Amino acid sequence: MSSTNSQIHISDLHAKIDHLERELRQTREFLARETHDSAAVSAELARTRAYAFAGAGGEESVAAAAESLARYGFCVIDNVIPTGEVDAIRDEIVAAQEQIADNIAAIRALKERGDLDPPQALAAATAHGVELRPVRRAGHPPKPPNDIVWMPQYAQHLAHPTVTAVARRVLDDHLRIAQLHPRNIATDQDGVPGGFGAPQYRGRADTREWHTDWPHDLSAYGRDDPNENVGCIRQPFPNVAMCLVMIWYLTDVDENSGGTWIVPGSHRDPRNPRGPHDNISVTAPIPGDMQVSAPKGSVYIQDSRCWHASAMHNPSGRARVAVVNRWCPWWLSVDDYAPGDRYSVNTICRPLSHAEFKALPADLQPLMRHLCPDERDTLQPQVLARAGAAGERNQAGFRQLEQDPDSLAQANAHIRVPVRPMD
Ligand SMILES: O=C(O)CCC(=O)C(=O)O
Ligand SMILES: [Fe+2]
Repeated sequence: MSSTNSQIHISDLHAKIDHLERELRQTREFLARETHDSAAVSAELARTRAYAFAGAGGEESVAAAAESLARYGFCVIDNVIPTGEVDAIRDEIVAAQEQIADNIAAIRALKERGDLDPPQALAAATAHGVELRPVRRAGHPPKPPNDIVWMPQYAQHLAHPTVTAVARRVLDDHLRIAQLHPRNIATDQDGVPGGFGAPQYRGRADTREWHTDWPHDLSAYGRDDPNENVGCIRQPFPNVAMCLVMIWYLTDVDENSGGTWIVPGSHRDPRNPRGPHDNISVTAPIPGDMQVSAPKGSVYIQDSRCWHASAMHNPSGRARVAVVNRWCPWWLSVDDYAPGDRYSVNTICRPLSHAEFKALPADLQPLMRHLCPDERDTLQPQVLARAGAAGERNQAGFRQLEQDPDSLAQANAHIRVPVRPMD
């Protein structure tokens, strides 16, 4: 009896602590907002990791992660890849990066010799042992295969149920992975400091490379070149999450080892680091910026509108290994533009042969089916079910018109549509 009592007592105390901690966090955030102290909000967020949720946390993690995405513009799902498998996948990604680079170098060499001019490009590539695939869109040149073909172990985890549930909740039921590639951050080597990007810019903790991501990448990969411009939403961005950027960390990350830089809340700011009229330097720190920390095997998920940057310093003594993917709903125009053939740059919707598509894990196939020209890419059951229900509702109205037209005058009398004040 007394042990049951003390158990109840202890669980009450835990609940009270949870409640007080939440209240403390909310009060600190409120205070920071009232005093416009975004640096305090971010410092608190970085310290508590209130943006992180358990990979095995089921529906609770999904709801909390979606809330974090709406509020801060990002979240982390911890330990999505089981710890015991992460190092083997890290090695796979390091090897994949080399294979991808070698293949692209071979494609470039063939192209320079004129061997990839249409219509013989695919035959010439095959004859030279180079990997090149036809794309779905007629008239667009072939591309290197999707990077996933070099990552079979990683592919087993990409459609993780918590990760896909977060994406479905935020974007829509039918999802497409539109880009996927390694994004590693160098370690110190031969006197060159570690960090992301060109060696001459690396090494300082007080430099950044701020940007937002496609379809909110203002310079649209190709700037004013019609063959390379992938499109960008006009500023100020509408308040809609259109793309989730996922960064799968295969090494531990923090402020000394390649944690992604982020400005919490920036997904709702009308300005942009690359905005021609916004007076922001893309290479300077921004008050309130912070770096994500996460154990290896975790996934950082970010609204593409968030201001963020790869770390240009990495004093940890080891490379950061990661894979980036960009997920979007079925309704986004993911592969209509940039018909150019600069193979090294065009990471958009790299295609899959039918055999490569069929070899993907069953839960990943729906997310990548649009990449395989041999597959008919129909809408997925949840989207069809919605349309089925709407169609039924429509028919019901016309049945009412046929069967009881006099009832229509008052049938919608309970509906009131307010004209809402502007935001
Ligand atoms: O490397 C990182 O942490 C950020 C990657 C990134 O910004 C991107 O791939 O769009
Ligand atoms: Fe980015």
